[in-house]
Amino acid sequence: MSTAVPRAPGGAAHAPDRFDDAPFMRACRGQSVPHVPVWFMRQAGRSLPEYRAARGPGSILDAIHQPELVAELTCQPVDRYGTDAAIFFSDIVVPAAAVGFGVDVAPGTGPVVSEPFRSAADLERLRPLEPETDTPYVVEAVRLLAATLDVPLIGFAGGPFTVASYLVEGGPSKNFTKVKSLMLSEPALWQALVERLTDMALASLRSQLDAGASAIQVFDSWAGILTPRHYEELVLPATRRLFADLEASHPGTPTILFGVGTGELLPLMATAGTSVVGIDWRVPLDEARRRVGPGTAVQGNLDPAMCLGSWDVAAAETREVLGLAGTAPGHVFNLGHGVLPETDPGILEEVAALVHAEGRAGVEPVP
Ligand code: 1CP
Repeated sequence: MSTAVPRAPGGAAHAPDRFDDAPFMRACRGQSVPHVPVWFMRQAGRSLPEYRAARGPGSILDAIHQPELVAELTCQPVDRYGTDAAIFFSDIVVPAAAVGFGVDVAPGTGPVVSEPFRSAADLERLRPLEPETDTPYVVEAVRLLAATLDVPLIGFAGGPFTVASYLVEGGPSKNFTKVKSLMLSEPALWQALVERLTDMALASLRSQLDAGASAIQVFDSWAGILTPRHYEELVLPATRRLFADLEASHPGTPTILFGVGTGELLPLMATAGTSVVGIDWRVPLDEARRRVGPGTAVQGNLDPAMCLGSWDVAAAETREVLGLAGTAPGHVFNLGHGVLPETDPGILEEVAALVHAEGRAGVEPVP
């Protein structure tokens, strides 16, 4: 057997990841697993008392400048819930903020932009991200985590539509009218914006992988607001380039593409070049598997609201998801969107244990 380290087309060496055989990594690749892996989007923060105790006041953009704090906040949910992966504590607007676009994250609201993106002149405020100098605190925190975690670390970036939506709308939006109008009425400007955001996401993801992250997730959370045709023409090409360029520099790295309300986009998302497509709670997982097709794993998709009431409800709904996931390999259990702030952490702890005990997707039968 050859022991040569495989080389990517770009010449980068692909060092075997020490978590290559972890259940999360195997499920992402559609391989058999000892148990179905589980993690929860937005598992850090909000609902955890230990988060509120450690976090301190101020914007999350201040908190993430402190690598020890970031490492602690990232580890808290892994320790409490026994999840099979950690998600890096950061935010999707960090690269845009780091190059000086003028983004803040207002506690309780989310990203807010003082001068929203309106014209070609605004492209100048989106210079290329240089992770070692623009976000050295990200690189340092990932290094710290890679040295201490017992489970794979998921690095992440925002998808091109979702980050663009904050920059163009100026903050969280309901109908996304400004960004939709820009996409359709100024296609050349949209193209330039999306390419820049894709380059920034790529630079950020590569720096997280180089510092020791084992997998990545692209949160194109709000892409489901688009028609399939608009998604295919105006967002998917850049998303494909993102995954192709990542595969070239970091071959074999598990990748996840996620958005909310993407039922009609799932067959398109499955062509983006990602190993896993994240599914929200609206599409039953057996149907989602059909839409995504063979060769792509799925992640999801318990409705986060099912964790707000009694354990009986959460347990029954978790079993429902596990049943719909079936026995074929390629299922990473997660919520259909982020943990809701009012969630009792005890329920999530029990959900994780139930998934480990009863999940069957890709689990080898005991002889
Ligand atoms: O465990 C974790 O997942 C924490 C790390 C994390 C991640 C993965 C944070 C911390 N943000 C994100 C991604 C993120 N940020 C997404 C994609 C996930 C999703 O769809 O929920 C999005 C859309 C954002 C943008 C954002 N940042 C929002 C949503 C605003 C809206 O449009 O509704 C919010 C509220 C934030 C702030 C934020 N990000 C993270 C935290 C802990 C917070 C709250 C911080 C605070 O209020 O101080």
